[in-house]
Amino acid sequence: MKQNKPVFVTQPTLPPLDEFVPYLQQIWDNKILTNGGQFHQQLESALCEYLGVKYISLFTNGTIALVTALQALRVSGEVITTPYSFVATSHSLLWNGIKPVFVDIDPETLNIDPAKIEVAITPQTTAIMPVHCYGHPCDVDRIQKIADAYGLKVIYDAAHAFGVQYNGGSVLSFGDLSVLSFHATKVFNTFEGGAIVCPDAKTKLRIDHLKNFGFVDEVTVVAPGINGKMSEINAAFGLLQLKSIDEAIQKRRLIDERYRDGLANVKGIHCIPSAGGGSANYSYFPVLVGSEYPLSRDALYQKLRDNNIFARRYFYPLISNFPMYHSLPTAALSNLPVANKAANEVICLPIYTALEDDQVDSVTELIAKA
Ligand code: T4K
Repeated sequence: MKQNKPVFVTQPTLPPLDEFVPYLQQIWDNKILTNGGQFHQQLESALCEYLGVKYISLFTNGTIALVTALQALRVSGEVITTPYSFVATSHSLLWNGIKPVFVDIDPETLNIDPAKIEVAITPQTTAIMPVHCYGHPCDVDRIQKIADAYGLKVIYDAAHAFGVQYNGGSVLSFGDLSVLSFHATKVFNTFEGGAIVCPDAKTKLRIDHLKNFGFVDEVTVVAPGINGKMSEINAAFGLLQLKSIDEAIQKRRLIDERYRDGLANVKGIHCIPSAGGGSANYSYFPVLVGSEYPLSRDALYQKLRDNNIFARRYFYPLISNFPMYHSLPTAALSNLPVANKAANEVICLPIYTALEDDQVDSVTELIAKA
């Protein structure tokens, strides 16, 4: 059945407009538009409480937050990371003059494979930057053991991992820092936005200085910081969003379940298992299109598009295959067979709160009838 309305891979959850008006009124009354105003402070506190983390520093977007996280810990030299992510992960290294060292991923979780990290460590390695891809937690315990053994920092790109739990606590509490994205396409969004989660007040202070040009007070600049501050409009929208976040995640869980039921018997379609135990956020619904499926991944992608269903191939092309990374020794296909295979097989199906059951069914029917 061809969809009348286009169905995108995601769509932001928008609260009723009239509920946002009082926030705007306050901004207009106060005339404080940015630079750590009242909504900025309220959102930081509200997020610490909701996420169950100690300290958070809001940012204008996740990419600037990643760049700043590396600076906050004075990371340099080489950083071990995954090629299977959005380009911002590796770009944040290049922006800091750091050499990315790509390590292959686990075929089941599509997260960095901890078994392959140690051989990639050199005297220049200072940190590991894994990604909780699609919001599925990395093997944080194993990664920490390696980091401790070699004296490395761990910065998680947790852009997809808003609200995700691991062993009863926030997954964002692992490693030295975790970086979130609040982009419009994310589970929790502030139009554009991001944050760094950190474990102590001293680190938060350094991060807060770095996101404000390095200013400590009116006349003191301690580092070549950037402008990474979140505005009051974005922070206010975040506060409003937070009120309905549990319902939003619950709605996504039902869509996730419906896809899994609908696709369970389709030969050649493999649904990536999500973190169990009610701890996932269902931010994406990735499937791998294997050789037993009658169509290639790209033919299925096109078939969906022809039917007004705009699924996306996150994460294809692989970061290591982009021109600015391609010549790195660790970008070689022989070093990254699992990641290359996943990038060539993956499709993320639409998942968002306004998606209706019959739209989910028409996606699964189209896939099943190929
Ligand atoms: N690390 C990871 C692992 C990430 O995935 C990301 C971002 C980052 C770091 C960096 O965080 P930020 O600096 O972005 O905060 C999108 C997003 O722009 C990007 O935030 C996200 N990851 C990435 C996975 O996806 P595009 O270029 O694919 O987005 P776009 O504009 O094609 O949007 C996808 C679909 O979403 C559209 O077809 C329609 C829908 N959409 C999009 C927007 C922007 C809407 O319905 N409304 C909207 O406002 O990158």
